[in-house]
Amino acid sequence: MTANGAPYGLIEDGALVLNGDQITWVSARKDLPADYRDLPAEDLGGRLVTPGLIDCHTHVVFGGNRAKEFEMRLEGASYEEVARAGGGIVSTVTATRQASEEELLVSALARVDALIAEGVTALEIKSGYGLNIDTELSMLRVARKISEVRPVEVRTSYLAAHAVPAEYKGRADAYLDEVCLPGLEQAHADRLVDAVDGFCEGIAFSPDQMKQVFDKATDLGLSVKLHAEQLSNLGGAVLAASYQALSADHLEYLDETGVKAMAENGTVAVLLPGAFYTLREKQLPPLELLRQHKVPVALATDCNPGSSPLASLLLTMNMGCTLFRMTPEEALTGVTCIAAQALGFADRGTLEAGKRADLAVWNVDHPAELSYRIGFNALEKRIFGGAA
Ligand code: DI6
Ligand code: FE
Repeated sequence: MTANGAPYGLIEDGALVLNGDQITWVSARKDLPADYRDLPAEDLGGRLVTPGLIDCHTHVVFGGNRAKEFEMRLEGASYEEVARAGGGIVSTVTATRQASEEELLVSALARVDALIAEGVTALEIKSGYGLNIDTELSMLRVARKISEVRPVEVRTSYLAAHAVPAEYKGRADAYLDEVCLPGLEQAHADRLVDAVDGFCEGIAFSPDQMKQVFDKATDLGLSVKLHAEQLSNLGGAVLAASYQALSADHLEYLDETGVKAMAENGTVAVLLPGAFYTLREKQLPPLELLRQHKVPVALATDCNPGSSPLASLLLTMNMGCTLFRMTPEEALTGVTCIAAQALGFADRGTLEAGKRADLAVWNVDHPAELSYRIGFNALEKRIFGGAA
């Protein structure tokens, strides 16, 4: 898979040359330069090679789980009703505050290992279940730790603007002033933050409140992104785009004004079919409008305990196709080069000379098979920074 213009950028009978953690050459094997012919080589048996997969939106660090709430929703309660009844995000906050960093790490690693087993070589991890400064920092430290104990790259996002915790109920502005904004300064000073995120929604924060968070991020030189238009249209995508956000995510209720703003500002659309599926949402994200306006579309698991307890990027690709009518080619670019763009990576996401040697080798005949199968992992092997 490369950027050669063929469907999927596919090269038949290709060859790759790796040097350390870099790709130094990739093309058809018959064109392999003489200099490279005597290097030690590995025959991959004609298998498909793709870039390592990138999960650009996850909340894999959290305490407890929400199976009870799953039962409530099956009995008819909506996601918003559960949240307003003190369940939802706030109940995960209680469990996360009670967990030690070691416990958070162990439970997160089980989810990260499931992603790695499917060829993921980079993922984004958000805070947002601490909602006090100490626990937000703990979550981010655990996220950073994951890349030390596993061969995977992690990008962190500060998401204290995820929900208003019980102790600030009805006082969202005070929460922002006393916790969210000072916590961001501290997390940034501790080098724990790569980007700043928020949940712009009736049950969370308004566009005006998000603006304050984004202004602080901008002051600190940090990129922003936003959970926008997931349950209603508050104009979050327009707001995020006006800050040149890396991405706006979810987007079921996005309208054309939002799509245009994203197109003009290079903001990636991150679609999250796991949440759409879990919440039995009926409103489809406006895929055709995104295509018309050439907004790049990424796909991610949104792995979280409430709206998307999904730790499979391959199943996410299948859902992107079956639920959202993406093509299998869009699904694959959505978890490789466009996911890389959504995280601000310039050095990975395609197979090209000069990119990092993060590869996934698959037991499939054609790339469409990656999206076509349900609950089947065709990964043969994964290479991270040139090492198997
Ligand atoms: N939207 C989501 O889908 C997740 N966060 C968000 O802002 C849900 C998080 C949860 O329910 O725990
Ligand atoms: Fe999310």
